[in-house]
Amino acid sequence: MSALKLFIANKNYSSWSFRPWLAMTVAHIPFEEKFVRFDDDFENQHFLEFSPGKTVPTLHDGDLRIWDSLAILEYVAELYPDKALWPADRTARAEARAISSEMHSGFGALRSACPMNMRRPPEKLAVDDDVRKNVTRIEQIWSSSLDKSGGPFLFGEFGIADAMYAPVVSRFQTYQLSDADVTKAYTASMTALPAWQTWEAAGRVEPWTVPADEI
Ligand SMILES: N[C@@H](CCC(=O)N[C@@H](CS)C(=O)NCC(=O)O)C(=O)O
Repeated sequence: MSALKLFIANKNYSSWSFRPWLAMTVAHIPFEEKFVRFDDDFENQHFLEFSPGKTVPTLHDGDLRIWDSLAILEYVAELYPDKALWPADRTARAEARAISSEMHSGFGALRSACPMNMRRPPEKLAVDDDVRKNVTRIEQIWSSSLDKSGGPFLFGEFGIADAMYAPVVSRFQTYQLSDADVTKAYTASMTALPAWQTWEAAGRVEPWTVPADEI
C-alpha cells in the first residue's frame, strides 16, 4: 500500500479536495484515498483527527501532515519530478505558479456565489458584477495560457495549474457562466479526462446534501 494518504470529503462538493485528487490520479501517483464526509452540524470537528487545520484535503506521508491543496500539489511535484506536474520551462513554470496562486488566493465572489455542486443540473445563474469580473479574469488567464501553450491544457500537458482551475471549470458548467469559445474548449479537455469522469460519477451518487452549498 502507498505511503501517501489523501483525506478528501464529498466529491460532489469538495472543490479543494478535487484538486490534488485529480492531479495525483491523472499523473498515476499512488495514494490511498481516505474519504471523510462533511458534517456541518458538528462543524466538521472530526477533521481534527487527521488535519491540524481541520480542513480537507490533507495529505499524510508518514508523520508528515499537509493541510492545504496547493502545498500538497507542491509536495507531490517534488516527490515525483518525473511526472512534470509543473512545466519544465522556467518561464512557463513561473506563470503556472502565478495563475495557481491567483486562483488560490482570489475569486472569492465566484466561489461564494457558485459553490461546486457537480450533480446540480446545469442551469444559467444570474450573477452580480463581482462574479462577472471573476469570470472575465479567469477567461483571460485561460486564453493567454492556451494561446501560448497551444493546449489542450493550460501549459500543454495536464499539470498543477489545471488541477487548481478544475473546480472553476465545474462551476462554469453547472451555473452556465459563459459560452465563450475558450471556456468551451478548455471544459471539453478537462471533462474528457477519465479521472474527472471517475470523480464526477462518484460525486453524483453520493446520498448526502450540504445545504449551504445548495443555492
Ligand atoms: N486552503 C485550504 C482550504 C481548504 C478548505 O477550506 N476546505 C474545506 C472544504 S472544501 C474544509 O475542509 N472545510 C471544513 C471546515 O472548515 O470545517 C486548501 O487549499 O486546502
